[in-house]
Amino acid sequence: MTSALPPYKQAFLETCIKAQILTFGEFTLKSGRKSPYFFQAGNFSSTHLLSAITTAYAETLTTNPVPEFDVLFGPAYKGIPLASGTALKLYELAPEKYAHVGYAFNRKEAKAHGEGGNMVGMSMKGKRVLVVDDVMTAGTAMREAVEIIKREGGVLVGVVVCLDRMEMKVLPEEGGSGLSTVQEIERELEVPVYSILTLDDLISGVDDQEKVAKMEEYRKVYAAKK
Ligand code: OMP
Repeated sequence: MTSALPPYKQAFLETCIKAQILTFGEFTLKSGRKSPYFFQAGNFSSTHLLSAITTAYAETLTTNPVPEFDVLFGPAYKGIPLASGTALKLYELAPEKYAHVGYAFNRKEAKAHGEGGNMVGMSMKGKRVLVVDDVMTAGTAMREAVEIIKREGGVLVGVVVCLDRMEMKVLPEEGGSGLSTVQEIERELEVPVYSILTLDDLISGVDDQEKVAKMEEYRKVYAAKK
C-alpha cells in the first residue's frame, strides 16, 4: 500500500486497525454527534499494544519542539496507563533528559482514608505539567484536566493526545469560531497540543475507499478548515 503518511504513523495506524482500536460503523460521541469512526484507546490492552502506543507518544514528544516539563499528567481513567507508560518509554529513550520527570493522575472519587485526597503520583505544585490523554473532540475532558492542574498548583505547558479528531466544538452556522477544538485550546491556554494522529492522517492512511469516503463526508461537516 502506498501512503502519504510517514512510516511510523502508517505503522501505528495499521496496528490500531488490526487491534480494533480504530473501528468503523456508526458511533454516538460524548458530544452527541454520530461518527462513522471511533478510536478506543482502552483497547490498548496487551503488552505489545501498550508498548506500541506509549512508544508513539514518546516519539511524538521527542521529535517535536515540546516545552520542558516535569510531570506527565494522565487524567482518570484512560490517561493513567498512557501517562505512566509514556514516562517509562521517555526514560528508556533518553534517561539523562527525563530522569527528573514524574507522572501523576487523579482519582475520580476522593479517598477519605489512608493517604486520602484525589491525586496520586508526583505533586504538580509549582511544576511544569504536560497532559497525556487519548482523544480530543470537543475538549470537555481536556478542560476538566486543566482545572485539576490549576487546583493542584501546576503550570500547564502542553498537551499530547493520540488522536485529534479536528472537530469544531460549535459549527460556524451555529455561531462557532471556525477553529477546531485543538486550535481553540492552543489559543485560549497558550500551550501547544501535539497528536500522534489526526483525522487527516486517518483519511490519508486508511486503505478502504468506502471508509475513507464516510470520514471525508464527516470531515466536511465537523472538521475545521486549516
Ligand atoms: P471530548 O471530551 O469531547 O474532547 O471527547 C474526548 C473523549 O471522548 C475521549 O476522552 C473519549 O472518552 C471519547 N471518545 C473516544 O474515546 N474516541 C473517539 O473517537 C471519540 C470520542 C468522543 O466521544 O468524542
